[in-house]
Amino acid sequence: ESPLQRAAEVSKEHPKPDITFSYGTAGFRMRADHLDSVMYRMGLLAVLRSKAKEGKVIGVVVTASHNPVHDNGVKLVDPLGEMLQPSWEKHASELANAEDIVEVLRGVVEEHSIDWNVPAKVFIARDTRPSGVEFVKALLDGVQALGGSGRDYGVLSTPQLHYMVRCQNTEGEYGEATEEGYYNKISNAFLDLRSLCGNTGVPVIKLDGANGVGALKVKMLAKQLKGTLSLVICNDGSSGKLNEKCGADYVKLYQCAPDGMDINPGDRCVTFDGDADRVLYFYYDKDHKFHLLDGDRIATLVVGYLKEKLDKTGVVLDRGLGIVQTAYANGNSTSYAESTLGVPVACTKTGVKHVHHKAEEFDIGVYFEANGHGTALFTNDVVRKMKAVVQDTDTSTERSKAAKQVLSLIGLVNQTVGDAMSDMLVVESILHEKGWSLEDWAAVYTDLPNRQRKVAIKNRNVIETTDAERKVTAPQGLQDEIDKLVSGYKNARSFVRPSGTEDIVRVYAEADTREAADSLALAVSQKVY
Ligand code: 16G
Ligand code: ZN
Repeated sequence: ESPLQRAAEVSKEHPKPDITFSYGTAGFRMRADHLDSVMYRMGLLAVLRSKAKEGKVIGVVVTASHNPVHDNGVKLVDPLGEMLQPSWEKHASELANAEDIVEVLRGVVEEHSIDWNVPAKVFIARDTRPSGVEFVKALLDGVQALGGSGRDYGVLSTPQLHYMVRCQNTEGEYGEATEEGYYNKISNAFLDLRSLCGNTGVPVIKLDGANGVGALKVKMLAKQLKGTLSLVICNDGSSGKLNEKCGADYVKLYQCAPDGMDINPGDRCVTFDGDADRVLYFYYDKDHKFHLLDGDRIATLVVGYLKEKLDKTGVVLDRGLGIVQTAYANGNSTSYAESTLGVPVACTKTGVKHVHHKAEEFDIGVYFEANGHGTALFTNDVVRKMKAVVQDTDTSTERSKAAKQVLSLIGLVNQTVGDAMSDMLVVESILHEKGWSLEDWAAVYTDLPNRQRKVAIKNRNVIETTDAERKVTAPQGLQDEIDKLVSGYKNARSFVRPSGTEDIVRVYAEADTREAADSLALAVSQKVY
């Protein structure tokens, strides 16, 4: 029996429902009831991908992130912990929809000249959704049907699984491919930064864990922080439902605090999303006004810090330091980064794969989506130059210290993908060194009021965009209408784009006042149909 015949045989235990699947921005995602066959088939595809990559480990994450608990999803992770290469997304969709999987599998094998003798390895993890348990079994069925070997990590945050894949494929250079290895790596880097900084005090953080995996994992991380942070973990899954009126997506969308938290003015609050790859900060001021510190603000904090340290080391980078944003970035964050920090800002389409690749063009590329997903990428050149400074400079100098701080920060960052736990520790390190409260941080620049709306139309794909989704090219005339509306407001900007994850069109507007942003968003929505 050939592997392909065996795959077809086992496939009968995972019948495909009459549904059209599509590998979207974040993999397959929908009601969990429909996903069993997709899981099995992604197990098959992960094996082929691993073989096509000379036997490197491929990751599979079972999660629907910030979606409700009855949803689930699956995405593949490439060898360095990045998102699956786009040309393989097509294979994923074809395989998920195939009536005859042998035909599709054979096509992939031929197209990539896959050698059946190359051993395949697949790392699997899931979030806390109950449906994930069966899905991991279906995935393993797929992996085994094609003779691959699967390693089930059980429950992990999405970025933890990305980390495992990278560690394994770089032979431990990036860290140890275990959960313990993950906590050791980031807690050691954090403690190094704490001791280099020398400031005292133990900040108290109130954390919204979205009733998800982040709450579980951050408790394990906290044990290794040696009392340098005090974490009060709310929405830890013990009573509330995953992502229900909580989590980073909820907080961003409704611009209010989550349920399940007891918050006093000035409290330092943090929220994760359901699979812990997004993080946001927020607080109430003494007038009980809500303030959100979003991904744009985290990016400017990190970039400002790195720029200051770079200047101290005197290191010059050929491709420099840059920031990557999407159309959703607040206009004032962009002008702050460009004018005040003097750092170049690039803009790409929404979605981690787009921002991530753009960030790779810099020696230090910091990207964050406004929603709190982001990280920083460093080339080997940066590491090499910083190590040289440490080696050649008197340890007692500011120059040496700055280089050590950059190196520790690099150790703290999860460079594979945005990581709520690691990003939180990055923010905490910088705030601690600066001695800033959240109010101090918020005072750096003021966000332009903004509003997002969803519009349901018959076919969202009639809307086509260009210029990193900031301009509409179809339907004809729509962009002119938007321009006309925008010109009626001060400091205003608006764009529309079809969602890559939901069957809707998203409308974004910002302007000088809350009322103006709201009314512009509404007016633009009415032009979309
Ligand atoms: C996905 C993306 C996220 C993006 C969001 C936009 C990844 C891992 N996640 O969640 O980066 O902001 O989609 O969704 O790429 P939308 O297309 O529905 O607006
Ligand atoms: Zn997420």
